[in-house]
Amino acid sequence: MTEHELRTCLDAAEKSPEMVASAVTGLDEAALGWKPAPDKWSILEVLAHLADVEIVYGYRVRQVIADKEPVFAPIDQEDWARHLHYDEASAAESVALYRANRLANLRLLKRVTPGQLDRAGFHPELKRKVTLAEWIERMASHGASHLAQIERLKQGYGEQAGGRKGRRAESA
Ligand code: NI
Repeated sequence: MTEHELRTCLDAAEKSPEMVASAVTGLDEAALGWKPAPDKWSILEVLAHLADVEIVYGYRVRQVIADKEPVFAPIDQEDWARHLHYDEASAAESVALYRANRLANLRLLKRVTPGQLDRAGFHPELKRKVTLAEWIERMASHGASHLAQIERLKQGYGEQAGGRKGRRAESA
């Protein structure tokens, strides 16, 4: 990872919380809680996931920067969503936590030197080492991929709400 790539990743990571916040501004409970299928996440669950994964990233980058031979604890994101009650989370709180933890993590990452980017920890699920540079790349893209998911969910909710209204009009 070059200095320029590092800067680009950190910039993308910094913009994400505001983009997510503005994507969900004004959505009511029905829109936030709508799921395209029982086994798919709602926007509310995506927001809680973003908030929680930022805690995970925060711990993992701290391990890589500071620990001698770090090993990352695996997580199952579906188990976290279910057992940690993502469907009952507060959207506003999730967005605020995502923003606060992301900015705190970036404060640390902005002080990273090029020599630290190759520091790594063992990832038991991937069965290989993952470097600090890779975690920074993941942080840069994670929010964007879930933002696209949020936009798809908004569109899906809008289409089914419109379809319902259409059907009511027909039967009237
Ligand atoms: Ni994710």
